[in-house]
Amino acid sequence: MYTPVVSTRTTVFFNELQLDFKPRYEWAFGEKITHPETTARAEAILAALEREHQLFDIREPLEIPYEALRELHSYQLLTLYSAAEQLDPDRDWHPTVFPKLSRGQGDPTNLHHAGAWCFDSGTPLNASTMKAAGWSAGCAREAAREVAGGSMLAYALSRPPGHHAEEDLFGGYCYFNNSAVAARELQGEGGPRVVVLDIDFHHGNGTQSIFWRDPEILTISLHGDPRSYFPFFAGYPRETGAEAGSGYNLNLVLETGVDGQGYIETLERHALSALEHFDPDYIVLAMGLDGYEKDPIGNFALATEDFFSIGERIGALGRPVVAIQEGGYYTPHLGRNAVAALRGLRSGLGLE
Ligand code: OKP
Ligand code: ZN
Repeated sequence: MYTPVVSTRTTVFFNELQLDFKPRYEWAFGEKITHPETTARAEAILAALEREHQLFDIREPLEIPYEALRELHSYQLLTLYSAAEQLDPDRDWHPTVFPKLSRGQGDPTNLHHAGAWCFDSGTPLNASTMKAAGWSAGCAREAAREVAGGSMLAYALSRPPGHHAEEDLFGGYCYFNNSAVAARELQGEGGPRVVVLDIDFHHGNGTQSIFWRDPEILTISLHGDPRSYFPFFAGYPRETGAEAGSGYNLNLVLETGVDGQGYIETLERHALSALEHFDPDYIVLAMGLDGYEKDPIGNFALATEDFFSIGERIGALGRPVVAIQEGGYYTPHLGRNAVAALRGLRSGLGLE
């Protein structure tokens, strides 16, 4: 006899103000290119989720309190973003001098010093950065609260992304580390143990650095080889954490062009086995979709169905999942890829 399954809708967090931030261009390997991290990305995902409204319930997050951002990020970094709010609305500010030796010792109210808190040439500041990145982090915080409250799955349509942002550094299109915000929120006063599993094509250097010494948050990132791909200076397997957090950071490098089968093999054999051994109370999934075969920045060969399978295997671990949107730059298929990953998670978790 056929038993109909009562479908639980998945809560999605998004705020329209995230669309006010429109970086115009970046310097990519010496070339000025139109910025890949567009508002169209979020709009494409939103449209695809709206088409599946029987499965997804889209809500606005509460505004993230300043203190929640300060738990992870430095006062100077926040001050710098506030300074950028005074820019002319049609102006993007690109840091031009990166003073390694005086890092953190510049004046964060002087935008000419912005390079002291920035590590690449692709991440401009403008008058909307603070608000949009703040709402993006707010989505992550709300999704975490939803899951801490008993839901098995929630999704933050975070944009701009977050996993490259460190405590006092922005870069890689990232300003606040949304996935770290979610992990910290779940962790609360200590107790719950969290795995941040990062499936974005790029290494999650920001998340790695934030939890570098933390044994209660295991960070796992699967990514393209950092010798050839951003962020170049981090993501190597020898980076395993320090002090009490030693052994609680896992970097898995995949070969260029890896397909779904190869990806899932590494995911299961190395990432998910380490995850299960750690036995977390929650999973934060840094859900980058730039491993897609048509992605203009990533170089894996994942198909839409692979995102379903990846989600399904993660969901099948039976732990509550906070999914945070990270990268994914092939806008025409971004919506369907996000839906595939989320439906995979739902299926694995037995929600549909
Ligand atoms: C952000 B996320 C290619 C140059 C590389 C930085 C890539 C940042 C990716 N245009 N620029 O998706 O991990
Ligand atoms: Zn990426």
